[in-house]
Amino acid sequence: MKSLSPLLFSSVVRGLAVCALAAIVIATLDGAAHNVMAQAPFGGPRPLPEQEIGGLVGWILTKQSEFYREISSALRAAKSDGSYLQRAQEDYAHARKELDALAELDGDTRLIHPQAVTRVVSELAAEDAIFTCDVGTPIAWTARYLKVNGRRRIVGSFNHGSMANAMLHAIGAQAAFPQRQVISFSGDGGFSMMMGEFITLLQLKLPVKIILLNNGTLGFVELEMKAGGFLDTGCDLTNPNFAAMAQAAGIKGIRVEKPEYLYAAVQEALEYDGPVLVDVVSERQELVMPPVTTFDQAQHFGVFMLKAVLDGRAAQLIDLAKVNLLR
Ligand SMILES: Cc1ncc(C[n+]2csc(CCOP(=O)(O)OP(=O)(O)O)c2C)c(N)n1
Ligand SMILES: [Mg+2]
Repeated sequence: MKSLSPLLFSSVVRGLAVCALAAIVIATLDGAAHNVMAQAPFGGPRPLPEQEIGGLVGWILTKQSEFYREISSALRAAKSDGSYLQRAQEDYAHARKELDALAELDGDTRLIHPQAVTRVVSELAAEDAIFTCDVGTPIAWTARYLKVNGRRRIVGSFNHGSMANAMLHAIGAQAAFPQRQVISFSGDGGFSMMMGEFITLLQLKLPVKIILLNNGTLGFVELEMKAGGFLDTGCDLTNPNFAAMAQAAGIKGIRVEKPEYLYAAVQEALEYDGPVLVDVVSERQELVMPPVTTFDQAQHFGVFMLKAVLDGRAAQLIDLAKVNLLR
């Protein structure tokens, strides 16, 4: 470890130098050669000949690969005594314990926490199931509670961040892998947005299982507003009974309003030979806590709470405490 810091430092300095050069080349290629060359002491503006650009690019690529080689051998040396791995495993075990405690089926408060929904599905799903998750809070629950094993797959719109993806991904996954169990974790906002495609499951006979986290809100955006110190506005969803709607369309629908029915409902859905929609009425006030809470976030959340009280929404704060603290 001792020799790591100077090595890292020199590698980083070299990396920065390489990046600076890369920027010059990109600027040159981008037609900014004029500006670059105008500042050179040895000659006026002249476009770089192609061979020079090629040589420069080659040199940069060589330097870059040297840089990565050095950095990766330094990191390997740092990890070889096992202390890094051990620290990471301890951190994970600690986080896992806290997360699992939030995913209990809540017999006392009678609330359906989305964490518990995801955990139950994970327990009952096939070992090689394909899961899809909507952008919104379903991403957080699936990332935290689906157990992966090298054979399961999770498909989402993670970098793109486009809402309403889960059912559509599930349609594609099921069409591509007809023998595998495909489970969509849909938000009520996301599902409603692309609801027309629901009938595709029937038309193409795709046995996708939709677990609909029906929290009555565009939850993730509601949370963002609160974390920014704003009163949540325009997020409410006036939902139908989605299970009844599925039934009307000729697709099996199961509605879950109490925690004690969750396990049996998921089991029934996964065993059913055909598409199913499980409409789970889950907690609206569930907070997706980031791994580390910053002072700014806490301060803004305090401002939101103050505004909520002034706006006559104290009941919402009581719900928030019940859902997130009294467990
Ligand atoms: C096409 C599109 N529109 C809007 C957004 C912004 N957005 C991200 S998450 C979200 C709310 C998702 O609501 P829902 O599907 O009900 O999931 P929840 O967060 O409530 O679990 C919105 C509006 C987006 N990412 N993509
Ligand atoms: Mg929602």
